Amino acid sequence: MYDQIITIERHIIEQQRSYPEATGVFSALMYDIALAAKIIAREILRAGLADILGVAGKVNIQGEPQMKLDVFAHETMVRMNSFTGRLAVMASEEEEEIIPVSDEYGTGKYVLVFDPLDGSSNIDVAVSVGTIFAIYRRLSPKGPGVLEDCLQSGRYLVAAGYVLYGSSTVMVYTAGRGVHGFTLEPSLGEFLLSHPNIRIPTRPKYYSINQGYQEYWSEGTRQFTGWLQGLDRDDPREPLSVRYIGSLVADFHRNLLAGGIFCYPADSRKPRGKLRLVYEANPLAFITEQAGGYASTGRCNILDVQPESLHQRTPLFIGNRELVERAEEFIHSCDE
Ligand code: AHM
Ligand code: MG
Repeated sequence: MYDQIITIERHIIEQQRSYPEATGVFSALMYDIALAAKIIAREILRAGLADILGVAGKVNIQGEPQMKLDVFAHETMVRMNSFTGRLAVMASEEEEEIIPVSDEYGTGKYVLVFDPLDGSSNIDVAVSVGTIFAIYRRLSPKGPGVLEDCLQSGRYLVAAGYVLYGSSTVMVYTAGRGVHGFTLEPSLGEFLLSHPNIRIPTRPKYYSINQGYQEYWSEGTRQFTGWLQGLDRDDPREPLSVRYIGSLVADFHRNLLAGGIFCYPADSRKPRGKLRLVYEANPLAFITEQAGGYASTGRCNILDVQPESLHQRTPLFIGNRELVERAEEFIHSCDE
């Protein structure tokens, strides 16, 4: 029975074997991220207890006062990856500028970008949140990494993944050879392979969009959503169910496993959308493509967009390919 149990470490090592030139640095980096995720997961579980147990007034393991969870998640990712010698530079949604790594142990060839705790406003109401991460190879030749290392288009991603802190803690990643999901076994403290080779189901079930903002949408988004609801008289279809948690990782994960589309369009209040290209859209786009789906700005493939700044926003349509392509068609014909 136990030979059926595949820990994330074993899985990463086995994947590494299929790359004869691999040095093990990438595998170690993935394991560093998994460890950071476990630390963040543990803290999130106790989040609702902070007031009644007085956790907020306590000091943490480093002897510092407890911080807000998104700051804690950010600090954890930075701390777990600063001194490994595996990275050239990092960037986080929680920090304005790039994050240099200590060169005490030398700098490495990889670049790590992440959203440490996406949807953190949901924590107060005990709703799922997530961490999103992506790994590139550095462009700069050596020494401390530079901004340009972090501003690569999604086409150059080496790996991407997310951790969903939900009813269970799940880590999903791709290194360009399929998408694999692991569930945290809390008593062992190990991520165990639970979702090998995830493929987005061909028959979609859900669409996810903040319908409350309808009055700000473009005509293309409006008509596309009507089509998803089966309201297009010229092209009727079975309506999809709507699901919207308002926590990107949770919405994305559900649609990846069940089939469907998640949309955060540009609208009259947010002409560039809300979500971040570098920390949110690109990693999830890479995962989607690896799972047989597609991600678009509504006009072009997310992975082809050259980021111009770290915190750049983008509209996002992501999920089953035929749905996302349909969104592009509506936007193209109605919004030009
Ligand atoms: P955040 O990075 O400030 O946490 O915001 C991102 C979140 C996503 O998780 C979610 O998809 C989106 O914001 C929801 O936004 P809205 O409330 O406008 O629908
Ligand atoms: Mg975010």
